[in-house]
Amino acid sequence: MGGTTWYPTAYRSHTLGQIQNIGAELVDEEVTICGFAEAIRGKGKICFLDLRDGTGRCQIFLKQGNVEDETLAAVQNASRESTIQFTGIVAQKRAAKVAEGEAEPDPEFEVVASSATILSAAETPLPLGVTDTVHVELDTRLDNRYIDLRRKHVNAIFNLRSKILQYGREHLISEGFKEINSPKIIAAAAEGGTNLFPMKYFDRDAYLSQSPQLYKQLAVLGGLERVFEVGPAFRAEKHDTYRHLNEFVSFDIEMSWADDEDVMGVQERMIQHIWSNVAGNDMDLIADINEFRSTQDLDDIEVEIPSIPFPRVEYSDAIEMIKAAGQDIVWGDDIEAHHADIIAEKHPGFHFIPRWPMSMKPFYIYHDKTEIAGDGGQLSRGFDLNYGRDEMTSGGQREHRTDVLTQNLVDMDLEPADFDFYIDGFRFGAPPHAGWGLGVARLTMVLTGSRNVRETVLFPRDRRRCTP
Ligand code: AMO
Repeated sequence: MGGTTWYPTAYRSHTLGQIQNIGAELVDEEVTICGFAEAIRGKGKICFLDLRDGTGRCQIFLKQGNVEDETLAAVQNASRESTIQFTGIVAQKRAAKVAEGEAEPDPEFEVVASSATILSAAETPLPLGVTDTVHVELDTRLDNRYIDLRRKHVNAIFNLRSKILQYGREHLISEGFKEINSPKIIAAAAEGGTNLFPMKYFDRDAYLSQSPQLYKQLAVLGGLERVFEVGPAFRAEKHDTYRHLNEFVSFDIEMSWADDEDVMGVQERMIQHIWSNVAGNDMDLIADINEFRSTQDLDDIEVEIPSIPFPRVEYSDAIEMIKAAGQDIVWGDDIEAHHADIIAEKHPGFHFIPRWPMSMKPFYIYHDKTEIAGDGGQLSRGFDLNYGRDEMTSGGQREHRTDVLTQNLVDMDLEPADFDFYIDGFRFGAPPHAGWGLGVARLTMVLTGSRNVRETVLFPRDRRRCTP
């Protein structure tokens, strides 16, 4: 919670996290707190209730005489997950006896209630248990995401996702990047025309944006020097895999006066910054995930700060590695997931795959006509970043020469006139530039040890799912 100021609100004077962390300062003080009733124990004259809010947990103690009889009965009969507001006095919990020679545990605090209000009673039964460790199908969890998110380890995943964005932004700003927002209603495809979601835009056709690509480039052509954007990207792909969605959040940069190697440097420094900050500040969230993993017989996840530079395995070398492992592949083919497994055996962590064939990269990637490889095929300045078998990022130096850019469009069977709004941006002086787009959900998968991208997206959108 370092650095956060929790101002009192209309409903509470303190958070439960504050009572946990600075309870010693609050002993004998009256507080008003709110939360979800996680567990309720005790009949007759007393009741113990485990209350949870988004910052922590606290035990509430109710006793006949301290609270009205009706209130005591109402709380005792409340259903799990009902939201309740309590007013009471903070007290140090009586410590459990420790065996001789054992260290005294840290003191814990509770609230001895003098009044309670049930804010909203939860219906029963709950669609899934909040503290249960029994396996629940992902579809059931996603159908009831608002309950699923109340589970400690799921909540931790989304807190960590927020940290990735926070530390990532923080790092880019420290390198002089400015945050931009590009339009999501667009008229021309940046990433190929086959996977566009069409929409009606008044009396003309438009699409949902697949990537901020063309607009982040126009921003640096406009002299913004270094820009980044965190925003949604839409792809009408018919994939049904653990790592593809039809809407995802892309973390993009674009940088003037730079080549592919320069932006790979930005990428690896940013990832190292994220990992070292999580290791320094957020291991409590990792512990929440590991606590759950241990109930599922899964190994603990660790936060190993990656050293930089990340290994670089040029595309041509990658093809040789895949061939050497007995696979049928030729220069110019895509590196599919089962090929990536072969590279991942040698490079299980982050590694770049630079220098792809131009024929496999989009028109905006720099076309290095002097660099010939394979069967006379021409190289590009495009790269991918993988973690093990999974692609996290793709990027590259961009084509800033208007004539080559126009030729690339023609070579890729695209209509240059559709891209006039973009190509015109290059006609009046264009800085050489480079950039990348990182899939936020995929990076969150790596950090949180998740096996499906849907685990790291609040309300995933795939072919079968458009609700909740
Ligand atoms: P690309 O299409 O490779 O590149 O996308 C960049 C990154 O976004 C993530 N990603 C996805 N995540 C979930 N579901 C999907 N369907 C999906 N598609 C892509 C991946 C991928 O590496 N304009 C370029 C980037 C650039 O050159 O700056 C682009 O969009 O992690």
